[in-house]
Amino acid sequence: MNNSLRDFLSFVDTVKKAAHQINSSDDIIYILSHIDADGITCAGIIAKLLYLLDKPFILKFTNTININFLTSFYERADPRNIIFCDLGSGHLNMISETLKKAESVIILDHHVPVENLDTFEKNSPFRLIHVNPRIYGYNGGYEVSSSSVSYFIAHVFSRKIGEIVDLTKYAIIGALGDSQDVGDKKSLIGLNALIVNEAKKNGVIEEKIDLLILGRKSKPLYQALAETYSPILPGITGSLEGALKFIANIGLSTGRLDMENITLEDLNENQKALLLEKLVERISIAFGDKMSIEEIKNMLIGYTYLIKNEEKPMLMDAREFSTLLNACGKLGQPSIGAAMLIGDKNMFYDKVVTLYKRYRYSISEAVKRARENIRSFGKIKVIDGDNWLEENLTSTVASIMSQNILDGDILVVFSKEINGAVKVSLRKLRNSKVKNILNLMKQALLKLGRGEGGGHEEAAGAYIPLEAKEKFISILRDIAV
Ligand SMILES: [Mn+2]
Repeated sequence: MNNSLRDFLSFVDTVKKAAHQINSSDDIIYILSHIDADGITCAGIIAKLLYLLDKPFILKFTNTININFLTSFYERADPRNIIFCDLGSGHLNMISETLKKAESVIILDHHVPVENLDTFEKNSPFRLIHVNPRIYGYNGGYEVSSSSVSYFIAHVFSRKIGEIVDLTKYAIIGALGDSQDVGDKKSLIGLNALIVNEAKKNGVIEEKIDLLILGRKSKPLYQALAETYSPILPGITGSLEGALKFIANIGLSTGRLDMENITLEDLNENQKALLLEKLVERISIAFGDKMSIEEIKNMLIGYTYLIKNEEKPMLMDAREFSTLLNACGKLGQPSIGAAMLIGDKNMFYDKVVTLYKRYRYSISEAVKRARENIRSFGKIKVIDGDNWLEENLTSTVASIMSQNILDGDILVVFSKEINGAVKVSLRKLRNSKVKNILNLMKQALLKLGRGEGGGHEEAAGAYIPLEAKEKFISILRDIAV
């Protein structure tokens, strides 16, 4: 079953089985979904599909699956048909133990599945349809997101229902939310690329190589630059004042003094080229000894996925769209994001933008403090958010900072205390020699004898006791590279 060749036809076979199961049910379908942008879009696509098929459904979000959550869900809802979105593959044992009376369970996921899948499928107390491209040889880390998996299901009905092809944009937003844009010039690859092609062919998405600054039409250029963290722009990121000066200095504002009204979208190709050149210059003065001009350019330009026929300024760029959904999840309001995908967009857009602004503010404050608090322990860089870093911001701060620390192997970020424990996020740094950060973290937790967590090759996170922080770092120092 686990062959290393990509077996597209068998994958499509399973997709069709899931589509058939959905189509043949008239009972309420429960959708249980993860809260990040990929989870929200995965659930949004399925919910929209069920709506178009006239099937009743209930949508519920959760950050993680555990036995308590599943048991209480089971007891309260007594569900017959359940679809898991962006979770479930790693918890098949728990799912089959708790949802005993269910008739059908469909899992749409791209995380690493449990071992001995065949046994689960054979002994399952319900009809189990497990749609995970990893089973068919795809790399779930960067070739396909859960939102893409759910689009494949919807696609089965696309000849009958014309509106379905429009859902390709949600699949793309989810894949970008999971940072799967790892192809040449930040393009999507693998099964995600098939969906991009379908979206382009049908005029849903326009793909073009451009500056990767978020907020191309939704905010003034100076603000968009000040809010750019990937990469951090020296003297500009985090400083509206610095961004204004930069634009004035490079001569972009001549003739149009109203900085509030110039957006990235307003610049012509020459002005964009000038902006790129000056940004590269600015970064290379600060980091030129560690990055080539080519590398710096590749951080600033790449494929952008523009959603056509979209007039809401923050929804036009698929990357920006995904940051909105991500903010909803981080602030515990994923259903508001989902409602914008499924229901009346005009009704929910403003609420989503409000959440995004709140989240953005918290992140920029946290990054500011993080930049002042980097400590080095050999190849390990530590940011201890002791009494200032909220648990729900820790992983985002770690991801942002990991792209901007140029020496060392591993970044470790601690949150502030939560009930005697701290959240710890680990990231591989840009030029790291570490291969698999998850394995490294697991080894460290084993040696520590406490704490638990998860993740993948590039990023991992766990909860450890507050008093174990120092010990954790020293263990990491011993076992890393
Ligand atoms: Mn995902």
